[in-house]
Amino acid sequence: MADGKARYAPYNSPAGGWGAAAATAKVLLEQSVVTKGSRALLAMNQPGGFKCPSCAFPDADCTKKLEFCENGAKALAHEATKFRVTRDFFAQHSVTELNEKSDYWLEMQGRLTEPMRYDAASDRYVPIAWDDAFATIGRHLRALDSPDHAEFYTSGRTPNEAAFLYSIFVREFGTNNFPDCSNMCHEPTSRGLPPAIGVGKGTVVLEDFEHAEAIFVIGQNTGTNSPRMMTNLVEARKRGVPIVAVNPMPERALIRFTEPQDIVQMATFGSTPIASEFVHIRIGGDLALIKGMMKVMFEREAAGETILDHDFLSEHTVGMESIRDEVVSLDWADIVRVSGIDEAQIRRCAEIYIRSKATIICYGMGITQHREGSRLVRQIANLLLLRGNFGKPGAGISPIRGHSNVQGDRTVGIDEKPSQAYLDRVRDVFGFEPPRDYGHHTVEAVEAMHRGTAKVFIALGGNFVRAIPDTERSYAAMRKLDLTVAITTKLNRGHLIHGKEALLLPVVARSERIETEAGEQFVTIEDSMSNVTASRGVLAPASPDLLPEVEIVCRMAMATLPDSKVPWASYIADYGPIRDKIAEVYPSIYTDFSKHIENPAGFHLDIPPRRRVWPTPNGKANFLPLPGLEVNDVVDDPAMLRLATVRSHDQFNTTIYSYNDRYRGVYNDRMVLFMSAEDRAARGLEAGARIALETIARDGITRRVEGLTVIDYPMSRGAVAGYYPELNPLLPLDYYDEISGTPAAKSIPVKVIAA
Ligand SMILES: Nc1nc2c(c(=O)[nH]1)N[C@H]1C(S)=C(S)[C@@H](COP(=O)(O)OP(=O)(O)OC[C@H]3O[C@@H](n4cnc5c(=O)[nH]c(N)nc54)[C@H](O)[C@@H]3O)O[C@H]1N2
Ligand SMILES: Nc1nc2c(c(=O)[nH]1)N[C@H]1C(S)=C(S)[C@@H](COP(=O)(O)OP(=O)(O)OC[C@H]3O[C@@H](n4cnc5c(=O)[nH]c(N)nc54)[C@H](O)[C@@H]3O)O[C@H]1N2
Ligand SMILES: [Mo]
Repeated sequence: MADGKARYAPYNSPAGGWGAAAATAKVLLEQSVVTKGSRALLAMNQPGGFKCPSCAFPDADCTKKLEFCENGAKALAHEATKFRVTRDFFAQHSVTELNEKSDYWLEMQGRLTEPMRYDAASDRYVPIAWDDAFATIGRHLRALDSPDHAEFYTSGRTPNEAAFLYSIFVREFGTNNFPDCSNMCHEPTSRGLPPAIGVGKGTVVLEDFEHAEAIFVIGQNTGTNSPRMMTNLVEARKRGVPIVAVNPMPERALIRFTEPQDIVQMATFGSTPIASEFVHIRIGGDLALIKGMMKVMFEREAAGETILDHDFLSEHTVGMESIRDEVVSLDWADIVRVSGIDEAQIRRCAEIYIRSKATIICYGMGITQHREGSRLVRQIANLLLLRGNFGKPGAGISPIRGHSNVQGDRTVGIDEKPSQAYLDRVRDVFGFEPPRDYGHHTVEAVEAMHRGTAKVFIALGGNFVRAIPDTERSYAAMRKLDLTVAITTKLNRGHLIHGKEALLLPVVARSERIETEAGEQFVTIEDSMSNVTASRGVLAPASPDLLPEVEIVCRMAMATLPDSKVPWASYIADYGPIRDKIAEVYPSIYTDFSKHIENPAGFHLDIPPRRRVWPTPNGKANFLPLPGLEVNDVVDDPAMLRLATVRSHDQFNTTIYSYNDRYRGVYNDRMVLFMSAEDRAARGLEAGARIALETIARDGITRRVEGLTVIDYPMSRGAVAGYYPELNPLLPLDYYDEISGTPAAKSIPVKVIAA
């Protein structure tokens, strides 16, 4: 629980500004790293320095600008923290005791310092030598009846070099079981877009924001989760570019923002209005909005105006007609009901889109985490295709990714559904035959644990048990495993909900120097806009007993695969040859990797749709359908509310920095439920009422979270929101998008149970 008294007070100031500056100072102080942290901040996203460990938004021309980002500073301060978790700490606290502590408390204990193994007799973690830890992993993996009985998780902070070697190790071992954080995140982008435009990535680069004539930000809380993007939005607004924000929550930074970079604004307490059009959408109403906009376009086209880009459509696309026929047949009354947006505002949105000769559509978890996440992403592509908004300056689709290298990890092989062509390259480059069947994504991995077929779970980063749905049942699933391995920086719940045997393997973090026998090494990451850059830590490692992630992967492989075809030992000291192998496996995008990475600004991986080249089977951009207006199952229960599980301003995924959520006016509490006063009153509840929430599920299992305080908040009707991961117990494991496997964490059907 939080120390202070819970307090709720609407926040009416602009986001950013002095509040952000103060929050940065506060977190450096809390972690006792004012001098060290401030110095490290100067090297973050600078040539010769390291990449911010927080989000995946690219940094602007890093040679010119010292960017300020409150949440980047928090991520760094928590990584650079003065606090340490030592063997004495574990001697003092049993795992049962630690499990009584909050996620916040666990995080605040600091950095792990040496490898540990779980000792069942004393219910404690005790020290283990690195060699013995690797031998334990090798012994378990070699003893499995099938390589498919192990699950190899990756979280997106892992750099390219470690992720690439991990993907090779696991494939040589013999499985494609690669559950990863992307499976819960932008997988609908990675799986939804390739059949449409040929790539599962965004087509926009940072410079496009300077040429855009309209920007849509759909289902993404920019000021909190990709604060550096606020600079681009502010600049666009100052040029008079309309910005349309679509969200069931009027997120503060999307309404008004003060640039901490802007000295005049800071000094005068000035700010910039961001959204020229705020679209207060119902949860899951985005499909109806998009179709409403298309309907306006098709109707005006039919009335004789030229709205569509006909040359582009005929030269580059297939399938527009069937989309048009469906859209024009839709009723405005249904569109308005499902979106919650009146026809006049949908027409204004369409008008903004039609007037703009170059439009960018950005989107986040508010789009992907629905039952039809993948096909919804395709509708965004459809909307863009209609006006040729691909392959020209200032236009394109821009998924805003989460973890700093989540996109890169996929590019270099963390993929449970690898293509046959890629597997052929792996075979040719490394000389072993990789497995050809698809492996498990995150949900399938948990299902395998439930069945008892999964025996070993290895996590390269992350906090799997807190990130996945159905907390209670997922904990039970994890506890059935024979061995769990966490390759990690800081203590988290995933270390305490473990298998019969368990290992904690602490690593050198992003901001820290990697020194090997061959000297100082750097790693590389790929941001949300496909720029690959080098990252060189500047701080001394938190402890002398940490190992770099690359070495851990190599030594797991050596302990598991004595007859390996891969020269694992040779990759431990020098990371250059790893990049040469990446270049061999991905010759079309990573040509001359080692040479290009010397450029301080990095380099851009080719995205063919930027050249109007479509790597789809038919060589065209395809309009792909999602009939109707619903992106989630319709629940026939008048008590039903749609719950979005979201991030506060003071957390990074499962890492809780504090119990405050400044921009939403919540202090010292995370057990809150944001609800409109109308929906509250309709349920006969007082503001501030204590309630429980229960999932309306199909499987007869009761999923309930107690002790939530209802806060009056300008939510769209029928929509409620609360925090991830506290509300994950409400998300059924089988409630996901079929195409991507992504849990529908933004649209859980729930009802209020008065306390
Ligand atoms: N500081 C910080 N930065 C982060 C993270 C973090 O936790 N903290 N996490 C990182 C990761 S891994 C990711 S994936 C990203 C996540 O960044 P975001 O994509 O911003 O994720 P969320 O906070 O989960 O919620 C997104 C928004 O979707 C809105 N929303 C909910 N339902 C709907 C809907 O049906 N339609 C629409 N249009 N909107 C909806 C919510 O109100 C919220 O504003 O951020 C990354 N960056
Ligand atoms: N209900 C609900 N569930 C969700 C979401 C949601 O919006 N709602 N969002 C989903 C999304 S978008 C995502 S991406 C996932 C996130 O799932 P994960 O990526 O698994 O979770 P994180 O909280 O980012 O992981 C934090 C842990 O990573 C470790 N770590 C940090 N830095 C490093 C490093 O440099 N190296 C290594 N090896 N380890 C490190 C630390 O131990 C830290 O505790 O959660 C998903 N779950
Ligand atoms: Mo994410």
